Amino acid sequence: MSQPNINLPDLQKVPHRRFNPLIRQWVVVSPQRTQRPWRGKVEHPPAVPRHAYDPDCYLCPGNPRAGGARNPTYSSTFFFDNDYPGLLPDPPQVDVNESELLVAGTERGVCRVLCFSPRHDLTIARMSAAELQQVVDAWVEQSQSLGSLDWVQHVQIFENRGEIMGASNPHPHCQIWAVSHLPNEATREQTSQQEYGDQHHSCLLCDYLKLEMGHKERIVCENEAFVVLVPYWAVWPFETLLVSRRHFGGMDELAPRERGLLGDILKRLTVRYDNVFEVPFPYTMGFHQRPTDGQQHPEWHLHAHYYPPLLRSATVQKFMVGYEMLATPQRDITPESAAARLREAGEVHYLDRNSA
Ligand code: H2U
Ligand code: ZN
Repeated sequence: MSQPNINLPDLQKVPHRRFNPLIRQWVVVSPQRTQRPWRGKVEHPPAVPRHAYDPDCYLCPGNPRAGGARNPTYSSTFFFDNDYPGLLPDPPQVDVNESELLVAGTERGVCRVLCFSPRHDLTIARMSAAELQQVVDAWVEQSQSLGSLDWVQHVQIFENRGEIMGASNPHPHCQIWAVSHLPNEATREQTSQQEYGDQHHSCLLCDYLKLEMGHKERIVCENEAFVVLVPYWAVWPFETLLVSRRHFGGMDELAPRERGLLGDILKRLTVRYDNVFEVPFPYTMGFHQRPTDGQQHPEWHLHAHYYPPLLRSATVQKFMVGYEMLATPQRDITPESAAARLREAGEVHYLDRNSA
């Protein structure tokens, strides 16, 4: 058995690199850089929508969408096929291979938009347990129905939140893409989980979670079914990983009680995010679940990644440029100090503090 060789006090001061075993890449950690002066781009904090209904919003109930369709007057969750889909279910066949250098092929896909709530002014952080359960139920249903199409290999659920992540609208919503080939990130995670399982006869994320529960310093919050932590190898300053305690691979395997607990942990985490800078915290998040290619995939462990782009205040955005684009991603504040900030942020939303 290998000896633990981490030296935490040093890792908080000394530049070093850390390994991400899920996608097999390194990240450079430079804690000594947090003192440097900042003269970069300053973002304006996003405004919080004040009205439950916005007549100009293309996701609000009863409103016309840009593509010409009109939304029903829905009262819980509501999904529709994206009016401007990135992929089509039945595109013309493509098959290009010139010297294995010019290679192109067909990609089929169904792209959907799922509204979390009829309320324009809500976010996951401010939804009730019952409302969140409806969102989780919709994710399960979408994963099942799209995943069961014979040509669909993978269902990706993701949420872009905030203008700086390119989200087109503050109305709470996510996107769901079901595609005919395993996407890049899922392929990388697939290979790592498979090979780790073959070598260790256990699950990569089960083993990782066990280690983190022992160390504690990167844990952000937890409930009976899920744990959120800043991964040892986090690239984005406040990146987190949400992992199920139980080993299972997909949304469709969530036990009824775990559906409620998934809503609960999402809320706890997003409240903490909003509280860090007292702004609606922007992020891209998404679930990684097993492929839907008809195989069992016992190596897969359901998890979600949160990638928020903010650096050290609500108005300073982190860009992946320079060395990070050309060489290796790099971070300044350590994962341990980011986890401490998120723990300190608390679970009463800053907008609810006066009424609490
Ligand atoms: P974001 O998750 O990045 O905000 O994107 C929302 C999606 O909504 C986007 O893919 C779609 C856009 O194509 N959309 C519609 O399908 N209909 C509309 O009327 C406007 C936006
Ligand atoms: Zn709206």
